[in-house]
Amino acid sequence: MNIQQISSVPFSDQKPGTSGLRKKVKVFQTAHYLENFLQAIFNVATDLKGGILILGGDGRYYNTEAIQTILKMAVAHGISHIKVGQNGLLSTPAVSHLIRKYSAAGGIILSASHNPGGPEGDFGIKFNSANGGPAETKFTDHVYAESQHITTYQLAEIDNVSLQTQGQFQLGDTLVEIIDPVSDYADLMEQIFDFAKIKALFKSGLLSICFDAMHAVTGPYANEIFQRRLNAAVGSVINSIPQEDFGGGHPDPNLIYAKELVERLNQGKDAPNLGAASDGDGDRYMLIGRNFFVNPSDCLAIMTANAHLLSGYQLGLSGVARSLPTSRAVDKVAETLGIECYETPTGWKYFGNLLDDRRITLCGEESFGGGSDHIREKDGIWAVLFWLNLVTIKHQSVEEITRAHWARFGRHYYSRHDYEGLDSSVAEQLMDGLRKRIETLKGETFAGHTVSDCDDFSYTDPVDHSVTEHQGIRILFQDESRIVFRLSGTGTEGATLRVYLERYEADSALHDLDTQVALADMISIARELAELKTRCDREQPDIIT
Ligand code: G16
Repeated sequence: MNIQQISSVPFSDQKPGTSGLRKKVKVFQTAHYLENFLQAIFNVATDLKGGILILGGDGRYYNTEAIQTILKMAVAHGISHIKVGQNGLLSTPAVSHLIRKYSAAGGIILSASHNPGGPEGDFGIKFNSANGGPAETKFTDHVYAESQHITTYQLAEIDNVSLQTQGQFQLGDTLVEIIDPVSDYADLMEQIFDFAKIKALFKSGLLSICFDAMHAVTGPYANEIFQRRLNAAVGSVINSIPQEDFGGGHPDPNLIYAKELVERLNQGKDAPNLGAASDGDGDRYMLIGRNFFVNPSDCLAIMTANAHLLSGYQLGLSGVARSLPTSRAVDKVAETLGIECYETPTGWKYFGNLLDDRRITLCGEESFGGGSDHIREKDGIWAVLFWLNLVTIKHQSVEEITRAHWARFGRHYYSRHDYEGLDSSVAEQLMDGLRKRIETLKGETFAGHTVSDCDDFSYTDPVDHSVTEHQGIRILFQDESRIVFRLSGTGTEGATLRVYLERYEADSALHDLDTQVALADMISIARELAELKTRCDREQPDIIT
């Protein structure tokens, strides 16, 4: 088999962000752009040679073209066995599981997560390591450094292969296997959760679900797990056929983009009693009850408080972790349970060492992410099954479970305000302006709230002692309110400022306020501190979640 050496020149913009390299499809279609980045990965991930590679994506536009290129380059780099999802599909959690199950050297996931798809949309590449988790920063930094020195890349001279039929064939010294994307993952879920109990409740008619796959990768997984293995009613999974442009929608599971789901759950007593949606690549999730939204930070806290009731977690939790901007609802639970609660930078990769070292069992993020030690990625369908299992044990609705939790631990009113499409230098100046105030803010009082502490979050990994700095400005108030500012690491255009607002309320008589009303003080303090009006000329955020 002939291996071509193709000349190229480096691209200066191949630095991975919070979760892999994300760019417009058109950027990835630039001649040599994709190949250069892949060559940088193969140069750094030397264990791939002679090893197993898991390969798949969320089915967005350019997925199959990219897979053909990766296959040619992987063959050229001596990968011994490549497992590819049928039709090029694999969810991010499924890739994480397959890496671990088959002791693969790594996995390549093609996805820009919740970002829109189609020819004008976004595309992305993530590399997951042998533990099944997103590559650590030192790896992605190394890949970026390599990408700046690429002068040639290697490509095996082979024809495109069919991804449509399961089976295996040899390409030179490489065994290529087209696998069922769903079965291994569905089997894992069946080992963790009490499928018999959930199935019985679906059968009784007391439990019903609407799962919105948002025309993205989770459709086939949800059909198999909810409808086929758990016998949920036909039609329980909507928008279940993966499409290259996600049906023209935005595969971001929140109240704004999962509109059809929200409408179905708001139909009164005939509505399903549990609603959920997942994102492009199946790692994020949103959970709702009838006319009732549970924010992802509360989800993590509720899971932590109740995990011991589920057979899969009956031994209890070794500890929990949340990212910095995630609300501190879970901290209250951890304190009561007497377990450690770690605060990490944004990005699932920071949970990897804690999970591998068995310091934590559950972890989650405000950005609609939740997961456990069963894999090394956040996992949307796992989270929905956790809730279904909990509902079958408690015989309570989503709303009742959440309200009982607030009554016991207090409520953390929480919201994220996003200011999108900012000029990058203006956004950096805004963050610098906040950084300059860190030293003097402590002790200052705003609208009756006194600042107890303020810093630019820095994290020292307790396992490998690596230090990650400048992860967000954290302003803590004496009354347990909090504001966090940080810039998004997943966008593809300009900068997005994220402002995370939180207020703690112990009194259950005050647990029914509108979230934005409850946070009104924090919202205006944040606007004042960041000088949003003068610096960015923005009156209101673009997105409120
Ligand atoms: C990615 C990471 C998440 C992280 C999120 C934050 O999510 O995997 O761990 O919380 O980005 O995004 P940002 O930097 O924009 O706030 P995903 O689902 O996009 O891969």
